[in-house]
Amino acid sequence: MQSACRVSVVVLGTLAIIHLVQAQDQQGFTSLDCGLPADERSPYDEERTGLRFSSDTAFIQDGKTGRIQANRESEFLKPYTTLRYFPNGRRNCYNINVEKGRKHLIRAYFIYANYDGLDINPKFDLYLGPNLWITINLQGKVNGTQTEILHIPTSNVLQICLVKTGTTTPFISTLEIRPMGNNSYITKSGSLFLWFRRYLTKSKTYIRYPSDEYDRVWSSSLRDEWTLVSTTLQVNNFNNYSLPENALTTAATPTNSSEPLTIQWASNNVNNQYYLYTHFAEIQDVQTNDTREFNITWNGEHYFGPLIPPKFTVHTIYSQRAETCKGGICSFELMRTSRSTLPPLLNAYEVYTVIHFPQSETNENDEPICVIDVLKQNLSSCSTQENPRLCLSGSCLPPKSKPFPVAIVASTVSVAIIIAVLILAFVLRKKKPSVVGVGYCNERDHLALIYEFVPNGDLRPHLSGKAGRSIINWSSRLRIAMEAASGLEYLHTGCIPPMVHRDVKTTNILLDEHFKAKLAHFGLSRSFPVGGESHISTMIAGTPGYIDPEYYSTSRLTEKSDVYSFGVVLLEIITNEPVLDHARAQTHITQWVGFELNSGDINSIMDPYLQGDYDSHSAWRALELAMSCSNPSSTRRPSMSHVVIELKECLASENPRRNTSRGNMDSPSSSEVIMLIDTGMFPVAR
Ligand SMILES: *[C@@H]1O[C@H](CO)[C@@H](O)[C@H](O)[C@H]1NC(C)=O
Ligand SMILES: *[C@@H]1O[C@H](CO)[C@@H](O)[C@H](O)[C@H]1NC(C)=O
Ligand SMILES: *[C@@H]1O[C@H](CO)[C@@H](O)[C@H](O)[C@H]1NC(C)=O
Ligand SMILES: *[C@@H]1O[C@H](CO)[C@@H](O)[C@H](O)[C@H]1NC(C)=O
Ligand SMILES: *[C@@H]1O[C@H](CO)[C@@H](O)[C@H](O)[C@H]1NC(C)=O
Ligand SMILES: *[C@@H]1O[C@H](CO)[C@@H](O)[C@H](O)[C@H]1NC(C)=O
Ligand SMILES: CC(=O)N[C@H]1CO[C@H](CO)[C@@H](O)[C@@H]1O
Repeated sequence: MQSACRVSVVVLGTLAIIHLVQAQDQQGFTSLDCGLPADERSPYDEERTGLRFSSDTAFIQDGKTGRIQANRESEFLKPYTTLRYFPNGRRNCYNINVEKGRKHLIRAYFIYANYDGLDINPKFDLYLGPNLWITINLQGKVNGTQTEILHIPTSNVLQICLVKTGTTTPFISTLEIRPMGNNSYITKSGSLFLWFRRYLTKSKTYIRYPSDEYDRVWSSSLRDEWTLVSTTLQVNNFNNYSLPENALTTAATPTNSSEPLTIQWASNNVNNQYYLYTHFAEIQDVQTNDTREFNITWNGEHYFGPLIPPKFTVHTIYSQRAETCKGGICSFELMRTSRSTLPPLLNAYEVYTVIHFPQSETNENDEPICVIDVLKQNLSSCSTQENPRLCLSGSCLPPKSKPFPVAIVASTVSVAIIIAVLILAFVLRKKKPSVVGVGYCNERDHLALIYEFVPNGDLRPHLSGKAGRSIINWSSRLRIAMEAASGLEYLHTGCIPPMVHRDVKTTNILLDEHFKAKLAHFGLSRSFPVGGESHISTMIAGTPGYIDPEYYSTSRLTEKSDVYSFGVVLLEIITNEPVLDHARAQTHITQWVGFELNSGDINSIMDPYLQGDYDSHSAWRALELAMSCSNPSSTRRPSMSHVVIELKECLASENPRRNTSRGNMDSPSSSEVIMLIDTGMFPVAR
């Protein structure tokens, strides 16, 4: 009797020690109990999970602390009962240190529970640095909501911002950041936005830390048409996903063993790109005369298989690339093969969508890229002399309509060759002016074209009025944009092989004596093989702020990268705002415009120098065009041909107005505003 007692005491003691060790092994975890009152102890170990939560006061200056309605406190773990809310300022940010380059799970909880007694569900935006993460909408979320991403920060400081977008007050309950291993959840580009993470079991309990060393939260799920299988034996969870063992000791099989095991959900956006992670372990004692083998299909197409789940050992099947769903329904099916005697089985699964955070998270002291382009500099120094207009090389076709002045140097040319070309250009200009009659070029690899003298310099000072330059009016701006767009269209469609400019920016748009626009500086341009590939992989080059984020993250260059840069230029032409401004809450111009658009007031977006002298229809249309050009997803950007057509139509609608008197300015309708704003994606509960 005596000894039995001693044994159980020892066992309890051991358990307690294990728990303590785990509670301390939260290396790199940040667990913020937002709004924890100063008079309460911080940090503290949350009782159920052992997670060490601390107050958020060291990470944010502003905001007030609140506590959910008292009668609901018992429904939530302690960290979720207090919150911080932000009645003042549009944008309030947490700054949290992380390990740059390492994958992190980043999660935030929002439990409203009528903390303010107003009983109005708030709606606001959550940003990761300059990038929109998600719109948080508490409507219908009586138990609160949460959002989670797997993301590799590009800076050692992660900025998480709450942005007021309407009349309600942003708030946050907890912020949870966990460093992860590098060899799991790998995407071709972008970060992962969690849709659901489930383990298949009957019980209603969720799994998280300490069972899950990364503190992923696994909710339970079992459909009526499934049968639960479970084991009391240990399941080997040794792979790069470090799954919690207790999420693997249960699994589902279809009750009717001839039926497939199907997981379906509605996709609210046809462009959603999914990554799936499915986790299998054979946990039944399969007899030697039995076989469990199945194929996996994704939207009816073969995805993987045949698969025989390894015995009591986890096997993870993951997407190597993003998958899309047809017709708004995503369907994932496990179907037994003909030789299988047992139905398919699934232990746990995770579904994510790709989320892009295109704007750099880094601050001034930590500039990401700076491309110093000697070739370009040397070419541009030419433009101060009398410039010969000359075509030497390449294999451009004669332009369809008006010749477009082009200066091209392929990126592989050495500086010496360029100098030689320049000299040759001057010689040829003197001797044989007919050669410089523009338009087409023919040569194997790479040489140069040089453009004419442009007395009005580049576009930038004409927007800012700096350096004594005149400020150009709205219709001239539209015309300049249209002419520059035509130049790009010509590069993309008129040249064989097609060219990508790669450095489209306002300072590369030059204005001649009649303010006619010329696209210049082809120092970074690349040609494409005719036919064949849709993209080329290249080193990233361009100018910060104008670089296509998709090209930046994938190194895959297409002509749509120019469309992105052109969109940024068009935004500059419209707003006269700097492309990157670290003093501005929304560092990048696309973010700033996106943010201002929420107010629906075009006057706050348009360049004040224009003094309201523009037709709001053409202004909205140009703005809409600029935003679609600078869409983070290249497939959603228009072609330059489309851009040219749109700008011509803008110009056509603006010109008649200029001949009549001013004053019939209409205010934008709210439907126009809504069209411009990408509503993003919300996790849907099933
Ligand atoms: C993950 O990869 C990044 C970049 O390769 C590296 O800097 C970092 O140290 C890695 N982290 C871990 C935990 O392996
Ligand atoms: C909120 O939580 C309670 C208790 O867990 C549950 O019964 C209820 O269905 C939940 N409501 C919603 C809308 O999820
Ligand atoms: C984890 O991933 C790396 C890289 O893909 C691979 O070399 C390694 O074998 C994996 N480890 C396990 C345990 O699967
Ligand atoms: C099981 O599924 C098969 C194929 O769908 C069907 O023919 C059969 O009637 C089902 N059996 C039961 C008992 O529902
Ligand atoms: C395999 O053998 C077991 C018992 O020996 C039997 O119950 C089961 O039906 C057999 N399965 C098949 C597919 O023959
Ligand atoms: C399973 O997949 C394999 C490989 O693609 C294929 O040969 C086989 O026909 C499939 N079996 C079933 C039942 O779909
Ligand atoms: C080779 C050469 O002449 N390079 C010149 C290119 O232009 C830069 C700046 O104008 C000069 O510093 C280089 O010497």
